Amino acid sequence: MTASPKEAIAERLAEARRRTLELIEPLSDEQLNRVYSPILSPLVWDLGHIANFEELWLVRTIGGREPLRGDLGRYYDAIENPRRTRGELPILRSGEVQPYLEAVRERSLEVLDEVELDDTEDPLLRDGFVYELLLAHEHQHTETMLQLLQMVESYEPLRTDPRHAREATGEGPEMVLVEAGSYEVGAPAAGFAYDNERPAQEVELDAFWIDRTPVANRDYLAFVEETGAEPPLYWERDGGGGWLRTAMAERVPLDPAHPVVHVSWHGAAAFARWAGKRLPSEQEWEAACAGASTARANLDQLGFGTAPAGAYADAPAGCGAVQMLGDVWEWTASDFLAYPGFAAFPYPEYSEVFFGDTYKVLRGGAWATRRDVIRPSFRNWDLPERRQLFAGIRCARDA
Ligand code: AVJ
Ligand code: FE
Repeated sequence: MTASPKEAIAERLAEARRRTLELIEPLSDEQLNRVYSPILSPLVWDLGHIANFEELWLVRTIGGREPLRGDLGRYYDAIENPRRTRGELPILRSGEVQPYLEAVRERSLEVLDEVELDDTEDPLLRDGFVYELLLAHEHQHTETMLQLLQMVESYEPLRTDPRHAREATGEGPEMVLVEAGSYEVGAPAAGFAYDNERPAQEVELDAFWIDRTPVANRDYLAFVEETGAEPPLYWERDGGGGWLRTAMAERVPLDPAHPVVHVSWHGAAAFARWAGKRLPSEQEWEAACAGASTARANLDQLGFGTAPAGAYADAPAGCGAVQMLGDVWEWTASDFLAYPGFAAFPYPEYSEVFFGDTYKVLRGGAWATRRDVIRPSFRNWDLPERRQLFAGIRCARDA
């Protein structure tokens, strides 16, 4: 028996929720409520925000229902409430937020039962757009939650996925060539994508070289030791000339073979200069990524870490680069700008309010990114000084 489209949506919503709850299952109420960092929300805020976003789109907008909790929604508005303020808000605490998640879900499934998904003129419903948006939103928040979990002492995941590559499988040149030419970048008009990926456009690129693998810890370490540059987040000297990785309060020797992660854009750009290279533009990055597969990549969270630089060599992009999708986000040289012909949809607060020269673009997703979120055209962004993202480096050079 094949599931109807609505049953398939309901199952995917349930799966997204199972993952969200699985990630927080090992935590105490105190850990869920606690503010760990001014640049990250307490986990209870993410949970309430996930529920409130679902209520806004699936229950109120699509279903025309009234909100369950009156005015509560204003505290879950990400634009109105910067992360550093979220610990102080009168939001639902652990124990209160879980019933709210469930009550909203019950109502959004009622609405799902009623809506017309076929033959509709409504762009929110056509091809199930609003449900794809909801899934992507919850998935993206689980990555943000994993950023916070890096700060939680002795966090023990319920379950890990042992299938993730642990070995670098192939040798290869340091850099691979991407030929000059005309490349299509961005998302096609059909199917789910965020507004900032559209419209797709042709770009003319000069030939360039791009690193075959993400930059490894050993290379970033040499740069830090030689220049005195700021180390990545969660690196600490061990007192004997070596370095430790301290995420989730582990104190383990830094693995030189793994991709460097938790670097800022400033660090990435300075490393590239030091290495005699530069960061790729986001258009170059996307052209190099063509042909890469999300199926064979370190994505979807349960590996709980990176694979060594050079792993997944059996699944390269067309140009020969490996690990362009998964493992670590890759900082690009590009500011987060609108593509020519951009139109905000379905709300300007997702992308449009962030356009300008303040934010830098990252590409490719990380081990902590759900598989369904990422595609070669997906654009992430953050401030250039930020290191809490699972962000690393892949350098380029003019050919
Ligand atoms: C695309 C990761 C920058 O976390 O601010 C979540 C994703 N937008 N809820 C963010 C997002 C609304 C967004 N980033
Ligand atoms: Fe959000």
